[in-house]
Amino acid sequence: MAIGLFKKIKGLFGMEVLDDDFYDELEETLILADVGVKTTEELMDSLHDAEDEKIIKTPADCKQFLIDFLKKKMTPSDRAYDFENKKTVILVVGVNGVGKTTSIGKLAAHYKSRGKKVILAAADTFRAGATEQLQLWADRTGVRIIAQGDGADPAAVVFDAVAAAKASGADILICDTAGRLHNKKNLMNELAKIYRVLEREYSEAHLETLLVLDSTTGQNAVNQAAEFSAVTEINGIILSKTDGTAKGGIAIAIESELGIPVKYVGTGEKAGDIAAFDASKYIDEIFE
Ligand SMILES: Nc1nc2c(ncn2[C@@H]2O[C@H](COP(=O)(O)OP(=O)(O)O)[C@@H](O)[C@H]2O)c(=O)[nH]1
Ligand SMILES: [Mg+2]
Repeated sequence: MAIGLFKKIKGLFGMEVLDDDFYDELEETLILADVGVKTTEELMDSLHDAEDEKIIKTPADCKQFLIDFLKKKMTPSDRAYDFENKKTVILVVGVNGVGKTTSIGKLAAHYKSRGKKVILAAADTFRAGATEQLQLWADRTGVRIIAQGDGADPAAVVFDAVAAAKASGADILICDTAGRLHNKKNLMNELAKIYRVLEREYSEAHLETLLVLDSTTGQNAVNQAAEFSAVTEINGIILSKTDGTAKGGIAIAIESELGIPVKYVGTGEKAGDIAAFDASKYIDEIFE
């Protein structure tokens, strides 16, 4: 991520006095870095309180305060990745173009390299060519794919994929979906139908719904997360395209405004370009 935008923040801590100039510059830097207005305001309020209570006296004191504040906000549950070691169905949702299919390909490689047996379900049957795109990833990563083709019923694809997962003893079944947020009712119906199939046919499997957000879209990504959360429970975020022009603060905005942990970050278009998100390391990198 373009953590560079935060560079200015390091200079601020060298300022002499804790005055309005310092606070104004800090606030502006955080907003420009996509931390989000709400979180930035909360942070500024906490800083003012800490100053009143004489916990911080200089800009230099603010640095550790900020690090602690952000780490507290972003501490993931220590069970955030438990699903990786269970029999799991991962449902990947998100609007068109954010990187769902690509992230699924990368996750397939990621889990496979950890010895997991992975199956893909091409349940984005709405977008022309989506099945072929997932097929390419299946070929590239040497993972089995269940597909019916464009226009098929997504829940029927998931049904077939569950049968295949059960028959072959797969560990992780990853389902692509069509991102039709502009048509909320359709999306809701489609997801509800898929959830019903999973509940009926594969209730022994853990269900993990991951939302893909394009990190380069700034506050739009936060809005998408809010909209998807209104439709279904989101267990985690895949933050894609962090190798692009993304500003580093977007991960903070998502976690603190929505309380949904960022679980993976995409760093490119190749199979190896995905990693679990290390919030603590990410915050250290902003300030180091
Ligand atoms: N640079 C970069 N490009 C990505 C990343 N993830 C996805 N993309 C690209 O974003 C575009 C849309 O991805 P796709 O998986 O088709 O999105 P979907 O419509 O949500 O399934 C493709 O050109 C991908 O190669 C990433 O982490 N980094
Ligand atoms: Mg796709």
